Amino acid sequence: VAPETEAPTEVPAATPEHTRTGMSKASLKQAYIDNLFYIQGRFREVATPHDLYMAAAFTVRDRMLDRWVKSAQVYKTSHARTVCYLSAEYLLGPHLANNLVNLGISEVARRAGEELDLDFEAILEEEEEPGLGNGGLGRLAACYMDSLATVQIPAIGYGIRYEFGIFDQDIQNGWQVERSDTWLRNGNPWEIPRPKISFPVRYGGHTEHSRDQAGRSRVRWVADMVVSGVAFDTPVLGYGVGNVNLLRLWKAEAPESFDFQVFNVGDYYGAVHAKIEAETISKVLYPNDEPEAGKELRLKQQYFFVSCSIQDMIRLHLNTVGPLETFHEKFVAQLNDTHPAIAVAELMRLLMDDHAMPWDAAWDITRNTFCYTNHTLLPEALETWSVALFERLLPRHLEIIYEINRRFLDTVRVRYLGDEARVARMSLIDETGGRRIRMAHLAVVGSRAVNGVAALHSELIKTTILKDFYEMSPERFHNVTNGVTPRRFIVVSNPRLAELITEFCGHDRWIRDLDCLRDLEEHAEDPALQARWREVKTAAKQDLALWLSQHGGVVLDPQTMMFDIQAKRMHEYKRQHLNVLHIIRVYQRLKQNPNLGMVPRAFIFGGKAAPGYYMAKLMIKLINSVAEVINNDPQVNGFIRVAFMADFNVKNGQRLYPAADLSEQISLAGKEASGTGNMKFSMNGALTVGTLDGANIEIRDEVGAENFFLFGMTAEEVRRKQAEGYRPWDYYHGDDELRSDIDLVTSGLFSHGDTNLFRPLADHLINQDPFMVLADYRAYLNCQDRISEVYDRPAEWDRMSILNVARMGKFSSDRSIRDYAERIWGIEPKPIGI
Ligand code: T68
Repeated sequence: VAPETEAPTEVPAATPEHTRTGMSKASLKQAYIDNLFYIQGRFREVATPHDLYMAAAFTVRDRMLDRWVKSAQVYKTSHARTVCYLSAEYLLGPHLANNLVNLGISEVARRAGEELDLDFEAILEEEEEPGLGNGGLGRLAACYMDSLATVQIPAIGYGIRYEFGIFDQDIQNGWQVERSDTWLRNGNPWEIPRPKISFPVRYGGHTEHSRDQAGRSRVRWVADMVVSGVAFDTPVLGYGVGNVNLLRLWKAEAPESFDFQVFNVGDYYGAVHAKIEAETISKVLYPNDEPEAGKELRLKQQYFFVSCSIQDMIRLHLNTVGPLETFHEKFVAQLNDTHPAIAVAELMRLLMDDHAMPWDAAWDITRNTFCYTNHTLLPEALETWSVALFERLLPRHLEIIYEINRRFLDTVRVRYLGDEARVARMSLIDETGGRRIRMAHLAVVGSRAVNGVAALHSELIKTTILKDFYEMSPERFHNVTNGVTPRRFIVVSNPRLAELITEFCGHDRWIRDLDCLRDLEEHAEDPALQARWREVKTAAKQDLALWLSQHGGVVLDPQTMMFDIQAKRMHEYKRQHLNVLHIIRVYQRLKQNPNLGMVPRAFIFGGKAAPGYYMAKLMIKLINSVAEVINNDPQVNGFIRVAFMADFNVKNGQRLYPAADLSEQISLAGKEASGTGNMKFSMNGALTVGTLDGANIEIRDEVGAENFFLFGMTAEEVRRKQAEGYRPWDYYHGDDELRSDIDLVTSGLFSHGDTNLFRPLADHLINQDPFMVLADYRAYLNCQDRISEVYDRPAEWDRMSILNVARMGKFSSDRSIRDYAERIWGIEPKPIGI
């Protein structure tokens, strides 16, 4: 079946369209057949589902490339100021559907697919998602790449091309079982390898200090290991614009000069070992959503991608603008948490050691290049590295950090005469216990601006972890509230809702300007809209129920049941166990009174636990164990069901958000920096049950307190209670229902008689309860009762749901990026026409 035989009838001779770029249905069909033939070497009859997907991916990628090349040309010739987003994680999710939407050809592609007799949904399903991140932080980076392109800001995302991303989660016998993520197994059509864009990255060895002929001090770093970072580029297209930005991920390889004969005479195994060691650096993503102490490979990864990225930026600058004195005018580099904070020392090193710049000039450039985003207040999540490890791996950087610290602490001493306690608190080196480098302090001292990710979080930064720094230079502290991209999280994942919104908010206007959702407000009471709104929600619930029944076997009734969903990483501070206690309370009430009239509910969970986080894994087991009992108890299972969706990732998230009636955002106030799932749910018409934490506060401010189910202590009340000495034991003994719920957990009912299995969880709650589950329990139950009452009044619920969507404009990541561009980066859009 040679494509030539079909072509003449399909592509009218007069069309100027091209099979490589044309957007018409005929061109898409022709291109698809072409790609299947010339890239996959297949004709339809023998093509596998994967071949069919690859042909679709290449067809779409071809249509991005002219825009990409044009963007690169314009950015280059106009010397456009450019944002470099430095992030160890990008949780991208599948590309195909998203790129179709951003190209504006979803519909025509679907019709082309139909005419070719292709199963469009099956092709989309075939894509393996690049899971190069753990959770919120990595997904934020992906949303920001989408928005940077959409608001037309020249940008490069730099990161690591992990061969194995976040593990796949299986549930076996109720427990999480991890499987390695082999996303590259069948090839990745979205990336273009750039073997000639590669940089050496060195580790270990020692430094040699000398003076040059002019008497200036020079330093030579004699390393003992070198690896090569090779660029893999993925185009990131904006929505409805010509701008395509670059996501450049680095893969570690043995250097080209790697030579068995010269370096390893006779030591064949030694030589191969060195190669393996090099490749190990980008092998696997660390699956913890907080740093794991002392992992040398993790520090190697951080330095690896940072060094490649800064070397690349210097190369680009020298190739276009010229003198390095203006580096910070060409580039601004945003540090996504402290993972890339070593960039501060690396830029100093390159400017001084490789480009002979004096300290003061280099520092001025460095300080004006970097900005730092903090994502956590949890003390255990603040990254530090032992000085000993640094000395072994990055001896030159340690010297530079010491010198930055010496100079910085001098300014502290001058400012706060005699306050040595403050000096110790602010030092880049923590001298209490083993000496450790405080990466957050390095990031702050080396940056022009520091920001938190939600209003409350940014305030708490100033009064807790970075208080001393805030007092010294308050003008450098900012807030940029997180956002999420409405392209992926409404248009791609919830097409029915997108279509309905479009009727009221103008064709695709709202997709680029989410504030346009406000046009829905005036129709919130309209019974006709409410009815259609409900249809859309029910259809999404049907899709999810079908999928869950096919994957795991739980049967949920989308018609009668409220879908109550908590989907996020498993963490004690996020309090999935508070949710479980509520389920157990409802279960007990139903057992005591089988005729209890209640709103039927499906409690749905999703989330991965860090493989070494025992409590989090036990929470998964508990959820599945409670599910087993409840789902099999005919006395209650007409009213409540519990489902744990295995392998919560971007793809599966896109199935959950549209189907939620209720979004659980129940972290202890002051612990969740922002949250972004809260935004995704609300944008899809879920109402939120939430604490005054992170961005929940701003969501509530936007949608109106009357359209948000608030419960629990404030961050201030939490602080006070903890200062007074929190005693969970008192709550346990003071509340019969609470005690009975916790006791049921350890009764053996959920563990086939084993009274020990969940004992660690229960004991921890009763005795420590660091996240104050017991203190918020009663308020949570009361709030849940209110929620059930309102759900029983559909018109009221639908009105609230419509208003939630209508008022979510603020939480588009386009707004976040504009905030960064205007208030932090000082950068203007550079529009590229189509
Ligand atoms: C999250 N952080 C915050 N960290 O918890 C969340 N950390 O509140 C916020 O909305 C989100 O960042 C975006 O700002 C994370 O997701 C990590 O994943 C992580 C990974 C490795 C090391 C430390």
